[in-house]
Amino acid sequence: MMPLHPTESRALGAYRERFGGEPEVLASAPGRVNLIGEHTDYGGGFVLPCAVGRRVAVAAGRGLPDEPGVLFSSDFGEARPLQSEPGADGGSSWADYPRGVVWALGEAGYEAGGFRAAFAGDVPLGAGLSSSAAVEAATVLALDRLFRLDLDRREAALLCRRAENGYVGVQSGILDQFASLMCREGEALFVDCRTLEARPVPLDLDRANLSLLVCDTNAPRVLAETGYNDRREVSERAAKTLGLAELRDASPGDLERLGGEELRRARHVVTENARVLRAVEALEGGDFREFGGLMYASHASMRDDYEISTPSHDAFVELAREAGALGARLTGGGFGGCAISLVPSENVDGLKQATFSRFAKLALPRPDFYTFLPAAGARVVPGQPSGQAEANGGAGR
Ligand code: GAF
Repeated sequence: MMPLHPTESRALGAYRERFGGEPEVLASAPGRVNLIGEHTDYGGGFVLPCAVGRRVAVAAGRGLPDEPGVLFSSDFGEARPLQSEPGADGGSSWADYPRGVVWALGEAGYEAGGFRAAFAGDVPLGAGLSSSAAVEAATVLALDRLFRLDLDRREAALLCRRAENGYVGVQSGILDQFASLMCREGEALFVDCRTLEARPVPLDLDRANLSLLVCDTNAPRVLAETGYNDRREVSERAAKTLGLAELRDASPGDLERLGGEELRRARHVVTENARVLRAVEALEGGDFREFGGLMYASHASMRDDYEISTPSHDAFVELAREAGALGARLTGGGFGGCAISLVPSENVDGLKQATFSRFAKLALPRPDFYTFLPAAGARVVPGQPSGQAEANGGAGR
């Protein structure tokens, strides 16, 4: 059997302990960082994420006939019923994500029966590394295998987004779920969020002696949901003002027809889409310096035009520049969460130390750091009783 990720081992152990038997399927899915292309997905634009080495795993089996479904989290040490209304656990709950996937499958006409599932994860929660998309992606793969639904990965990603939008109630785009399901080890993934066409982009950081340093700012994410929805609304309104279905189709010249907030939001989206295209070219040509410059420009655009960065993000980006990073920027939805930097490996420790001391001086929350290499996307673990697929081979195809 191939080596298990620590979260897969824990999910397996938790299933055995909780339900007293072997699961029929073991699946897992990663968190992600978005390298560039922020708040472009819901306007049909471009994104460039890669998966990270932190995952959420689920071990699942069909259980006994007529037994109500059970969801167990080994991280929280709690069991939740599968059948429940959103928010029934009192506020938002991890269990709403797998429930949402079951709901979305039902809405799309797929029949998933009752099941028992044990979850284990190590994606930092609430950091903007897409722990919720990882739960959804692992769940949809497990259910695909368990109930032989024969989903392809794009369909699976769309179902996960439907779970998030229609059940959990967050109006996110397709970026996170798509990245979790489709990314591959050692590569970034260029995604056209309108057509869902995607192609791998080389990201051999080791060879370039570069590290992807992720700074979880631990800035409070108080405005995360309302701020996100507001940005989405204004950018959709800007598209409407221009007579376009999606901002993806706006040209720089179109911006002259906008003013105020609509102009600022649309300018970010239009320039960000262009930056993603240039970033892909840069990486394909092995030009990390050009790529890094685009990251800095992306951050400035998010800070000044989209207005989603915090003092912690801005301080980290400036410190990264001082430490010789090729690029740095906020990643994810903003209003808190993580920033990333592409930094020569020998400068990583210096940048961390400089950040700790500057943040302390500025009375900003103490950050956490991770270094990631582009990791594998979601998988059903081969060798489990019903898991014959390889990584990225299928939710079916
Ligand atoms: C969040 C959302 F979930 C994504 O869909 C995307 O819009 C991102 O913010 C910003 O790029 O992660």
